[in-house]
Amino acid sequence: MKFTGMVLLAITSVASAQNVHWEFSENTNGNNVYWTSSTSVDPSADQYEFTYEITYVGVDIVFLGQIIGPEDVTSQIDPEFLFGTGLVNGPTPIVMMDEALEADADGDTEIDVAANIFMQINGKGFGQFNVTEVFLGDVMVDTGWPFGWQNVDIDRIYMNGYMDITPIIIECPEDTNGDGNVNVSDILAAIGNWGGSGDGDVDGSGIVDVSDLLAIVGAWGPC
Ligand SMILES: [Ca+2]
Ligand SMILES: [Ca+2]
Ligand SMILES: [Ca+2]
Repeated sequence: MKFTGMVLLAITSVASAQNVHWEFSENTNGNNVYWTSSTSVDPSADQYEFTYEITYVGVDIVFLGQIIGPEDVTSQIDPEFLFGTGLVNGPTPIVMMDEALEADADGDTEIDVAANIFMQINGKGFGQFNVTEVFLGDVMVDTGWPFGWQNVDIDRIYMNGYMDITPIIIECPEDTNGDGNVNVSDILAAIGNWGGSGDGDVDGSGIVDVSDLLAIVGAWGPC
């Protein structure tokens, strides 16, 4: 019984718009990367569910004047950096990731690779993946017989990944408890959470205040 009720609640209060899957495959030898998705999502949705993942990181190295690679280094990168997910209030822009990445792959206390990684759904609903302030240094690698360990320059870095975005339209935000009616129980919910965020913040401003109360009164009755 409880399960049925939850399903009904989901159907009456939330309608998901189309979800999108964007894939990117970029590389840089020091230049800035500015990738933009070819499609967009509704920039004015109430909420956005997002997942991003960098599924592959590779590097080219220069050894004896030859470019060798790309070498898959994905497993050497902190998974926390490679994957993220969340549910955030709209409208866009929604910043999913804004990190200064630094890696000391060979553990000699000098940074070998650094870059600023920025991922967002921009104000027009397009996905963006930016890689800026790229630094490619050198790294000790075991080149095998006959040269053994060598200090080599990193020439290029590759990153493949995707973003999954689901814009969510809440059909009747004034119905705080999702029972299909805007009535006194929704007023009480807003008053009970006065000054807070979340329940009762029907206009998504981040705080429950008089404008939310007015919205609830304005939407009085069945959704
Ligand atoms: Ca190093
Ligand atoms: Ca209600
Ligand atoms: Ca509010």
